[in-house]
Amino acid sequence: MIQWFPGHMAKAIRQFEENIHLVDIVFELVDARCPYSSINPEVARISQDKPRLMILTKSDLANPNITNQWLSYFRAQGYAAIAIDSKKNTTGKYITKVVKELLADKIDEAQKKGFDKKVIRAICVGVPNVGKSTLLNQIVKRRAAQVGNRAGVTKGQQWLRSSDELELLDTPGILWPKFQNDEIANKLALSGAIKDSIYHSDDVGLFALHFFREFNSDELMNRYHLNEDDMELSDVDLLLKITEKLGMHDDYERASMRIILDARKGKIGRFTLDTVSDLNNEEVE
Ligand SMILES: Nc1nc2c(ncn2[C@@H]2O[C@H](COP(=O)(O)OP(=O)(O)OP(=O)(O)O)[C@@H](O)[C@H]2O)c(=O)[nH]1
Ligand SMILES: [Mg+2]
Repeated sequence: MIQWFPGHMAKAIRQFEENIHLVDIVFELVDARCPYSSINPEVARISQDKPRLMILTKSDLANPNITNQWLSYFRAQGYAAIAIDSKKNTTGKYITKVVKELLADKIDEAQKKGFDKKVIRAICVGVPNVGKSTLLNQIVKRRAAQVGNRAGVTKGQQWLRSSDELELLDTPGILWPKFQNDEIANKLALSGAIKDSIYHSDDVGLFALHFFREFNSDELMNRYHLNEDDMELSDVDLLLKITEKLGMHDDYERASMRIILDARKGKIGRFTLDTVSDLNNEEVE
């Protein structure tokens, strides 16, 4: 079981609780590659009855059909839900439009009361590395918040202002204190939500291989020059084979890290680790 709950995360949860009354809407970011595993149950509790917008990030890296299934699932649960690719320059405008639609009544009300412009305040929350700061930079159209391709870049809260009457609060990523199970932890680690130094790369690498050989076998074979016979090997032997092919001798931990990084960059194809049908099966049990 992976455990990682640095002090700044406990503080982030406290600050979220303190600031919730200041905002009009909560942006709840989840990773489109594992939307279920990256939902933090604390967000619903703390948000209470504030409007929430569920944003599936990194949809460019996820399986598009499964992303659509997740959007339908969340909408059926009563969420406003959208999928985004923050690498696209149009994403900021899109979010602004969606938010104004969602809060149209509130904006009208403010105008009736004589305020000519209603400033909309939003707080952006989600697991580490899900793309909070990148999205906010897209909305404000400048690099106001620090971003980085590793978990735990944003350490404190920061208000950002867009020209479009939006005030946005960037927050550090939060994970709940103990991940429910190893599968969720593996999915979060593979997608990059957990700092790389605190999990065993071979556990996550084997988890990734097990997934890719079933769902992205052509991409896996191409990436590591594997043949059909290799694909008959056990997960462990397949990892050893890839280690050898990469010229890493018997350093299977290093090879595992390579597989993890390749997966995150989309080099083993687009993928989604959580499916709506897994969830439905779980509920039936
Ligand atoms: N492909 C892709 N990459 C993205 C997207 N959004 C963010 N990223 C990348 O994901 C990494 C993390 O982005 P950040 O915005 O720093 O994530 P964060 O949620 O603020 O992370 P913390 O501050 O560590 O909690 C960066 O390398 C971004 O370029 C997206 O929609 N698609
Ligand atoms: Mg950040």
